[in-house]
Amino acid sequence: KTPTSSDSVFINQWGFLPHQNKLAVLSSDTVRSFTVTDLKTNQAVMKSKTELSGTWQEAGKAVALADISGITSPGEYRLSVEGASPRIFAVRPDNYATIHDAAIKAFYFARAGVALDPAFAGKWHRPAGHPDTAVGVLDSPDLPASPRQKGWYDAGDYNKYVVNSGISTYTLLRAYLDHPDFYNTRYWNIPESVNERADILDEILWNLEWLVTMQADDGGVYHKLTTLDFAGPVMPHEATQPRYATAKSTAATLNFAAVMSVAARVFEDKREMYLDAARQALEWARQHPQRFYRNEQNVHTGEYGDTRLEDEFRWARIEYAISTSNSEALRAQVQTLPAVTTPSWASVESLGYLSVLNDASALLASSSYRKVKTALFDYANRQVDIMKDHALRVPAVTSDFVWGSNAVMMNKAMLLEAAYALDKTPYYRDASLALVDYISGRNLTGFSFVSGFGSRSPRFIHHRPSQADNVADPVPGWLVGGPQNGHQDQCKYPSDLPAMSYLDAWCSYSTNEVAINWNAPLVYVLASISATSDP
Ligand code: G3I
Ligand code: 9MR
Repeated sequence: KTPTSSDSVFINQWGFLPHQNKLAVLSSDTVRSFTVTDLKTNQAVMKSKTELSGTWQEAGKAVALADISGITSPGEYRLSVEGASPRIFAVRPDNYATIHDAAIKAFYFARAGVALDPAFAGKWHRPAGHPDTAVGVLDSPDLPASPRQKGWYDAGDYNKYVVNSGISTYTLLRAYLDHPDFYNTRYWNIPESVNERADILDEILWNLEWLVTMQADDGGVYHKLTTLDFAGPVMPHEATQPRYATAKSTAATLNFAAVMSVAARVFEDKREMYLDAARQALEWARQHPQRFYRNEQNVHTGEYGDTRLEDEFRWARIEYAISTSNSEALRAQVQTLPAVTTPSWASVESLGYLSVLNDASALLASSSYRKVKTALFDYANRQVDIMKDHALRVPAVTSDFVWGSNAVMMNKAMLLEAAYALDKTPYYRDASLALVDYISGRNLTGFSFVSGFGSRSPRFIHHRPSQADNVADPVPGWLVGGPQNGHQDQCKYPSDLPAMSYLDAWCSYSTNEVAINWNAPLVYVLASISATSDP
């Protein structure tokens, strides 16, 4: 077959670390020759041939790989594959830290109840919206409306959902707990950057201050703070429908208990308050183990409904036991241990395992500790095996392509980073970097999936401020949901295949929205890589 010049080369668009594996992919079933040219000297520094690696079923395409791992000197290069347009790529030590800062800064852009000043938000400055100074309880009109201020907007919408907020907050707390040195010397220009605390802790506090307001007097936690219907694509201060706290739910209450327990370990001065909140939440959940949340009849916003709560119970109990140094209770939780699964808003027990491994080695007998460690290694080894067999050498499987698939990839990478931290098996880091490569361009859509980063990144994200602000560029640093073929919105997709069904359009909330629980593992992974990779 003659190669056609329209063939594309897909490659990490953010740049590589000097000593990471470097692969470019081509959707092609013929072997091609390729050349890498150093742009500074204009000399060819590598000449080789692509290797056929089979068909990527989820994308329906035959794939060839150009292995350019041999390029290790920092610089800019041109990759010219026979029959395809050339691509520029960079090699940089400390490559991911800038993107990390943008990914965490996205949480500042998501702050509810405050104006974003041009000094911090640049051209994305905006007036304050959603003060939430007096929010009543939907189903209990007799209860007084209370302040439920601050917090992060969940996503492209303006509501605040406890369940999703829980996993996001935990993941950021985890990032800090695992990499305090990195965070104690890093600033990304938020209003609190001038104070003594690490910026990430100030960002987390913004949300915790809201979260504590969602607990009712009886210890239960309202599932969400929401309007009855989603707002249109308007700026926060223009989205003025009334907001309510909805019914309490067991899932929200347990997520809350877990996060408050972890926060008690991090914020010494608030320890007693957070532990108290967690204890009351756990007690409420014990008494109401099956208050599954369903949208009230007149509520049409995100449901975050979950009816399997063993994982939430386990996670909350693990975190509370760690924070109260209760070895006995902790041992009970790890006695019977389900396999490690990729974390998501609906599946959280692996978060508890991360806490056990990183925060509780002193509380457990070594045999119990080892059991948790083995569970994580089993998971990590499985990902490595998947990677080795994959046409793109990425640990991705069909079932990863759900709403928020890019976050599935980042949550996998987070667990791989955690495994790597415990046992420096290079494959774990390779697999996590392969996933970073995937979201930054080593996929077959042509996109880097983080707004503002890469030669081609999403422009029309399902994010109300980006859609409404009259600024051409979207708010930067957001990871979009990513390819999946559920087609839950009304857009016309370029493909029905899971890994190709992605659309950079406002209408595509099922592939092009952004969300705090998707950015959080991106933050974790980029922090972990930046904090621990050799220059
Ligand atoms: O539970 C089923 C499972 O049994 C089945 O095997 C699987 C097959 O696809 O689907 C599972 O349900 C999925 C559910 O998430 C749980 O993962 C649904 O298909 C899927 O449509 C649903 O997507 C959620 C979406 O809201 C719609 O409810 C996303 O996970 C969730 O991230 C997203 O969150 C929204 C909020 O509601 C509102 N704010 C924005 C945010 C991001 O888009
Ligand atoms: O904009 C909403 C987005 O944030 C949600 O994730 C999504 C699914 O719950 O729903 C979006 O809102 C859409 C609504 O569900 C149906 N009408 C069109 C709305 C988007 O413009």
